[in-house]
Amino acid sequence: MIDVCDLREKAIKILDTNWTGLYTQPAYGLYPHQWSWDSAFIAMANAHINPDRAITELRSLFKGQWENGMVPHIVYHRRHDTYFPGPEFWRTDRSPYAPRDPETSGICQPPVHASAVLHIIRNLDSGEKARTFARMMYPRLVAWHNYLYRERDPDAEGLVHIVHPWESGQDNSPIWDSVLSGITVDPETLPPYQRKDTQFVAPEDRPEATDYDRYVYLVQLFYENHYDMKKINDVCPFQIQDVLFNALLIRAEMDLAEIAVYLKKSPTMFESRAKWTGLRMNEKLWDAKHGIYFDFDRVNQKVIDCHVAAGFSPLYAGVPDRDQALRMMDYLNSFAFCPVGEECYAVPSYDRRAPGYSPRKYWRGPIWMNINWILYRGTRLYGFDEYARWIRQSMLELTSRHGFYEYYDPDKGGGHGTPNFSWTAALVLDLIDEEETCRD
Ligand code: 9WN
Repeated sequence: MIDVCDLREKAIKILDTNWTGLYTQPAYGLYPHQWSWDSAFIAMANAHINPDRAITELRSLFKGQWENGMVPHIVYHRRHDTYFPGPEFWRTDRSPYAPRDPETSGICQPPVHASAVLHIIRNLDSGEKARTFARMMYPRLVAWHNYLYRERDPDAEGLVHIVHPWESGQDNSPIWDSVLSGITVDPETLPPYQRKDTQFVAPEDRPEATDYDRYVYLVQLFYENHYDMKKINDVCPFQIQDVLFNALLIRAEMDLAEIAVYLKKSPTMFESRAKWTGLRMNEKLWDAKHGIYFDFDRVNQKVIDCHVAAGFSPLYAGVPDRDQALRMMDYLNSFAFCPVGEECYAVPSYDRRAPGYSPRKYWRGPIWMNINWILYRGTRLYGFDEYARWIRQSMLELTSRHGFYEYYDPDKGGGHGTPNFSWTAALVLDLIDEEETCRD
């Protein structure tokens, strides 16, 4: 039996320890700065227990928002020498849009922020506080989503693209392999750099040196092109219409529409964009044969036939119809992704039968709590209640048995990567507070 209230206390303790006064570190040491989608997930949990902190978290993140609307993937409020790349590496002063204070990275991460803001508004007791917060965030969120549709969808297709694996939040996912392997990098021409991540966690679990060379190569390409997306869209070899990124955008557009209504503004633009992106996703990214959505490589004009758990994320955005959702469940609830009642633990990030599946290697197999939280919400939305209860229960069991790790082994269940990882604690806390009454 899980002591849910004890688990909740432990999750709160982690969020307290990682809180800096301005934002929550994803993890002490390994990830000391403010990360974009981490902050949104963390703010969702703080909405239940400490809404003022949730508001400060998002306000701090949006201090780093660029004038063109982009929300950067890292905001560097302070200097820390435990993480590469630091602020200087990005040379964002070459962009006319980047803020000088705080310093930031030059790329973005999935747009979960409108969803976090709506979550906070719903959880705030005082109507006045909620309205003030909504009024502050609304124009910022509009600018952020407009940036994505303007700069990341140059052919007005309704699907936005990412230009760096870090933008996906799933850094070394096998989705990127085919594209990255086509990028030849001469290490001699790269700016010198030194990784710091492998000082904190097992090097064999982290991305390879060749992955990092390509990450660095792309950053160099961006600053050499002054972060001008028009130029980058012409020259960048990595341009991918990613399923997870677009699914989260659709959900965020629907949530922004609700925020607009709450503020007595028109929701029409957000609603119609959400619908449009959903339609395009069904036309272009749906794979009826397997019952999953695939990413699309814009440069080589190719579907990326890679079976990752994020391929089921359109459930969270209400994109598939009933028949598609049933097809997806046949695949999701099978050996490949750990079916209900089998000897495995929650949904792995990659099909367990796929070549290169690894239960330990970062985004190439391990269980991540944010993906499971997204699939929990998605399957619940479609009324797959038994399945949704199973994911929820697995998330609680894994964390109560092993602690709040960055990711977990789907076959053996142990925790890996960094311990005391904030979004793991946050999303488990969100699940608990949505249902249980542990409050003192
Ligand atoms: C690069 C902070 C971030 C998460 C990403 C996760 C990892 C960074 C890294 O950590 O990425 O952004 O250095 O590995 O992949 O999803 O936001 O927790």
